[in-house]
Formats: sequence, C-alpha cells, structure tokens
Amino acid sequence: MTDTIIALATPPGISGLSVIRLSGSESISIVDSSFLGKKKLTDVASHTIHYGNLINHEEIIDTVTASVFREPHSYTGENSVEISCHGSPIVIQEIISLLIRHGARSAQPGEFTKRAFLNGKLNLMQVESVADIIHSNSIKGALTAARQLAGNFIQRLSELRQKLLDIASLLELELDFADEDIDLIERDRIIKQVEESIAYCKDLSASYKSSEILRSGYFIGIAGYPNSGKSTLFNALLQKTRAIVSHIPGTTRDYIEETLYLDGMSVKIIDTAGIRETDDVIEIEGIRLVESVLGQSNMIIILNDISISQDNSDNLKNQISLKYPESEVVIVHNKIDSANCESQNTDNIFFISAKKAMGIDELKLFITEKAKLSTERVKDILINQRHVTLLNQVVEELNSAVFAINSGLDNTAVSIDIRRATKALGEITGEIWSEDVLNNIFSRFCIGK
Ligand SMILES: Nc1nc2c(ncn2[C@@H]2O[C@H](COP(=O)(O)OP(=O)(O)OP(=O)(O)O)[C@@H](O)[C@H]2O)c(=O)[nH]1
Ligand SMILES: [Mg+2]
Repeated sequence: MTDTIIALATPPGISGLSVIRLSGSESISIVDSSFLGKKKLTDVASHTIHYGNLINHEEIIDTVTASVFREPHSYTGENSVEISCHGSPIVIQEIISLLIRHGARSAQPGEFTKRAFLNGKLNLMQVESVADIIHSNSIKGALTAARQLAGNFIQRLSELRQKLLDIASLLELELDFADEDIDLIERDRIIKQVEESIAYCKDLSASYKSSEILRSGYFIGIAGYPNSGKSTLFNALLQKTRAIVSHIPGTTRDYIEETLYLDGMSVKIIDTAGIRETDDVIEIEGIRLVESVLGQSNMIIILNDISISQDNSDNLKNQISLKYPESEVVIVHNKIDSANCESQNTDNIFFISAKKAMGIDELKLFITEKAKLSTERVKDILINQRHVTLLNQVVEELNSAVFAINSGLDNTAVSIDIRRATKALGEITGEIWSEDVLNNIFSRFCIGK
C-alpha cells in the first residue's frame, strides 16, 4: 500500500480549467469523502469521468469532473483521480487542503513519474524524456523526446549492453578451460566489437551539445565595441524596442536576453555591454558579464561600426575567436547607411544597417540555417549531462579492455573492464539504478508531474 499524493498538475494562476491529480491506493476513497455525484467514485469503473460537487461541511467548494483510473491501468500504475476544477488559485488551494485533511499528502517534484518508474510503467530514459518534453524549447526537441518516450532507443543500448555481457561471460568461461588453451572467442573479434561499441558511445556523447540546443535553445551573443549599434541590432532582430539605444558609448551595462522563434527553433539573443577599457565600476562589471554570456553562446556576432572603418573590430574578432573556439564567430558590419561601402555579404561576414533595417532578413535567414544545422546530429535521443558522464565512463572502460587484450593480459582483467562498462550502460538505461540517480533525475521535474 502506498500513501496518496496530491498536486496541481496544471500551471498555477488563473485559467479556464485546472487539473488536480491524486495517486495512491486510497486516492479514490479520499476524493469520495468530499465528492457528491450520481454515484460513489469507489463504485465506478476505471477510465470513467464523473460530474459532481466537492463539498466541505455541506458547503460546495466547486463543481468539478473527476476522472477515475484504477491500478494498474494508470500513469503511475496506482489508483489515481484527476479532478478538473475551475482555474482559480483560491478554489485550487481549498480543494487541495480539503483532500489533505482527508488523508492525502503534497507530492514532491516528479513524484508521480517516480511512482510510474518504480511500478515499471516507464523506464529511466522514458522518465527523462518526460522531463525533456515538458522543458523542450523547440519542436524538434519535443518530437525527439517523444520518440525516446516510445522507447526504441533504449532497446539499442540494451542490446549493446547484452553483447558486451556475452563477451565478458565467454572470457570468464574460457578461464575454466585455461589448461586446454581453448579460445571460445577470437581476440580480433572481441577487439572489433569493443571498438564498434566505443565509436557508437562516442558518437552519442558528441551529440550532447546539439541536444542541449534542442532543449534550451540556440544562444547568440552580440558583442562589440561601445556604440557599434548592438542594442539597435538586438531591437531590429526582435522587431521591438527592448533595449535602450543612445549615442552615448557605454549605454548597455547589464545583458539582456530575449527569445525568437525561427522556424520551430528557439533562438536566444543576448545584447551585451560594449567592450572597452574603462574605470567605471558598473561598466567593468558589465564587461565581465559579457564573458560569461559569450562562454555559453553557440554563435557570437561581432558588430563592427563600419562608419569608423572596416577593420576597426578585427582585433576583437581575433581575440574572441581564439578564446571561444567552440562558437561560430560572425562579423557583422553595421551602419552601412552612413559609410561609403559597396561590399557584399560573404561567409560569416555581413553588411547591415540596424537602424534602417537593411540586411536584417538575410542575417536572420543565416541564423536560422546555422541553428538548424547545429541540431542535425540529434536523431534518436536527447543526450543529457548524466548520459555524457556515463558514456565517457563506458568509453574509458572499453579502451582499457582493448589495451588489456593488446598487452596480452589475462581474461580476468579484460572481463572486469567490460563488466564495468556494462554497469555504466545499465545506469543509462535504468536497468541498474540507485536512489541517488533517481533523486538527481526527479529534481528536474515540476511538482504535479
Ligand atoms: N547611422 C546609423 N546609426 C546607427 C545604426 N545602428 C545604430 N546606430 C546609432 O549608433 C548609436 C549607438 O547605438 P546602440 O545600439 O546604443 O549601440 P550599442 O552598441 O548598444 O552601444 P553600448 O550599449 O553603449 O555599447 C545610436 O545613436 C544609434 O542610433 C545604423 O545602422 N546606422
Ligand atoms: Mg547597447
């Protein structure tokens, strides 16, 4: 028997409808203690919806519908009720307090999904994809997570793990025939299979950056010397006046972030303080912030004021390219309206007037293409930090197995490495799990999921 948990499953605030969710062996009878409909909920069939009033001491709190799911046929695998009530924070609080007085308790973040996992309704990767679907910032991210939820991918990792377990078992079996010098499996074949597994895991782990882009969006930092027009470009890209523009150098001190949705991709654009030598403490702090912004940017736009000169920002561009080799650095020449130039856009070099909105559409198109290209690697699965750590562990153990074979070490040494790799793989798929792993995963969830 489990205790019964309760939480609001829809976002807090005023809305047309809200859904309060309960799960646990007593959930149906707990709701029944306050529900007045045609039938008692304890008597109704699973997967049916019932109209009625929620009553506290003969006073109607709200008119609701209650959907009843009986174990094991529910999301959590337990008896569950979903109450659709009116979307008022006061009503919701009343209903939740009432049902807590009747024996439910407030759910922890992700506790419904945790129960689904513990009852075998979802595997660990499916649990993580639930979180990814909720938090996804792009259509492709949500679709990939949904595919992952369907569970095809875990199959492949499980097969890989099984293949490695078989190799380890054969190696251990050979030890029993050590005196007879029998090879149950050729060394070359082991090496080939292990190396294939290494390549596969490396490839997966390399798609982490792309997965992050699908999850959180593609980040673009706009950097440049003061007064180059960064805030003007920021506003032009967003098509609204969001950042303050002025002719005084050092206008932007803090950084400002806004999201654009371009062709299903979420693109985060960040306007930063102009970079220069200064004694102003606030500005110095702003310039320090620029570094943290650029450090997490997938693309860095260096905005150059071409009315000063075309090579005015070359030094800055070189320094930034060296400092952030992982980012795509693009030079954009601004203020072409007030300079005599007839230059053409080329690879990673653009000519615009942020103020007169010239060349902005081309720049946007380029950004969209780059953002989409950056997620092309992701096919089956959104790799997260937990997966990356474990995949790197798998690669390390398997490399050490190959090394052991090549150095002619005995089977025990090789099979220990391979078994360690299969343990890490098992932690990815959830075939092996610990309370710590679970807590870490569920801390990303919202209450009510
Ligand atoms: N002629 C012309 N002026 C521009 C253009 N873009 C920006 N400006 C002007 O340049 C000045 C500085 O613009 P901002 O957008 O505030 O520049 P910034 O790079 O954000 O400046 P800081 O925040 O101080 O670093 C303002 O007077 C803008 O009107 C442009 O395309 N053409
Ligand atoms: Mg500015």
